[in-house]
Amino acid sequence: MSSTDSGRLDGVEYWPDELVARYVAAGHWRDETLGERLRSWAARYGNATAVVAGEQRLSFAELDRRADETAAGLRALGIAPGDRVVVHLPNTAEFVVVLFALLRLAAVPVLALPAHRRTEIEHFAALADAVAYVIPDRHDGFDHRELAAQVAAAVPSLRHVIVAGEPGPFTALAALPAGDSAPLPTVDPGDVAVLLISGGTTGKPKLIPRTHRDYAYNARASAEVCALTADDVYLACLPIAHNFPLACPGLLGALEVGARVVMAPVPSPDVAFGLVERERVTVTALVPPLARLWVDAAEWDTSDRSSLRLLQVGGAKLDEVLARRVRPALGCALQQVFGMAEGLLNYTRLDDPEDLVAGTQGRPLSPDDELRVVDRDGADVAAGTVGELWTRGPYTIRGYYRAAEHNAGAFTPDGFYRTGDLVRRLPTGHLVVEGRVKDVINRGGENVSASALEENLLAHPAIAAAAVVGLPDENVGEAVCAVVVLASGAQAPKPRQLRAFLAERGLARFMYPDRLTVIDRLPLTGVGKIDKRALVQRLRAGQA
Ligand code: OOB
Repeated sequence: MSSTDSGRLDGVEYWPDELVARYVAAGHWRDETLGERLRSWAARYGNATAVVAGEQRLSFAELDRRADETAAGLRALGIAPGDRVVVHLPNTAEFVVVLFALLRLAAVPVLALPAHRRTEIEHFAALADAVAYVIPDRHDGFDHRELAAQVAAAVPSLRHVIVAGEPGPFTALAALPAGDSAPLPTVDPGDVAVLLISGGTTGKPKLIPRTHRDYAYNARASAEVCALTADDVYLACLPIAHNFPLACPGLLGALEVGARVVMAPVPSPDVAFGLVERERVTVTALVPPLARLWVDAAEWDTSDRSSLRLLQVGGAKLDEVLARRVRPALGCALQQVFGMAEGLLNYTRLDDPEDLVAGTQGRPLSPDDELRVVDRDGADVAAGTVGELWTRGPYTIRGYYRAAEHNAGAFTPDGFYRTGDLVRRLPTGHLVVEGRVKDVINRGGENVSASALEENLLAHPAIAAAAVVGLPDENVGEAVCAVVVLASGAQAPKPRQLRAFLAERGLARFMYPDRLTVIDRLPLTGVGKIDKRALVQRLRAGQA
């Protein structure tokens, strides 16, 4: 048994009582669970369309009913309150049904990204002692049943593999036992609702426990900041298991206000633009590399995108030049989102002046988000100076799941999460992200900020994408390696020309790359951010 009698999971740091009282009193935390939210949406929005996926269209009422049926079926299989279940589904209607079924059962979904493979899935399943694993039959040319067989053999706690589609040797989601109509368990709003995956590109991914009331607040307040209404149509382009399209405001925020969610099977403009036109999409969310593809494609694509009103971009720093191209190219407003699965969300506001929208990563969502910008010793830096961002608040976790040792370093004794992000805070409260603490390359004693060099490289007309990493070097300790993707038809700048270009931009000599590698495409993480860890591995193996 790993869940306690009260429904509280072991290995979770909950908020202290005085903060619980404060967040409840402020109205952020309500007496609501995500499973019950679907009940009230169904009562309120009934036959309106909630989810569109391929040819499937589910109304709020149908979604509510299917969540109940699936919950009963999963319970009949033996899945009980507090059990962890790894959900590894792409952007489909089944994802939504399974998510709400588990939430209603008080079982805890571990939300893996479609791109995750054996190493990650085994790690999540073993760490969480998962009892079940939910997969598609095939996705993106990959047979998930083969992966599931390997995972099931390696993780003794796994009792069930449940397949959306052809089940092979496993249980079909469409053929769960009928179950009974016994009442569903009572769920406490302070219990863990989902385990998200941390986005960090160093070390093994962590599991992030988000409770019903903090996650409901996250989605509701985000929907408000985006002024979402029942007239909106949200396109889920990014993998729906990721916090951004799931709850910022994403799926949960859209459903909260009665808006419709359209699932994109892939985020590329050739598919997504068709969905925008067909479904009259009004809002979507992208990571910067995808935003660049969309903006470029909009130059020649003739589909009707006039319904789009808001493009959210986040997950990594958005280049200011690209930010300023969004409205002219796509005809919609831009919103920058600097968020993290651990909690804190910063948004540029819909009525912010153009310069803040293009040049900052937004300001905190909640009046009760507490932010500190600190130096290496944990002392607050002077206003406007770059430092590490620490945060605490009504939807920021107090610790990773089952990670006491790691938590001791990742959180302060008074509960601030050390984000590892370097930021500068403007008088308006808006943050400018200046890189990661660990993304500073020590070149012969000089600190080279990878993101600062990347920004300057991107300003070069021949360079479409850039990533700067440090590699061990006998002479300077860590050499500065710039890996770039050329703009279409462009020639790689000669090292001498590039140095002259950087000098012209006023960059210090020690910031010049020691090595410039041209590559066809940069490796990406499961959600589509540049994957520096994979890049370093490739460079070290001499493959890039
Ligand atoms: C989002 O969440 P994660 O957990 O995948 O990654 C969080 C990290 C942040 O700590 C930061 O290093 C980076 O991704 N990041 C940004 C950024 N947004 C996230 N860095 C610069 N500029 C931005 N706008 O990535 C995430 C979660 C919810 C909403 C949006 C993004």
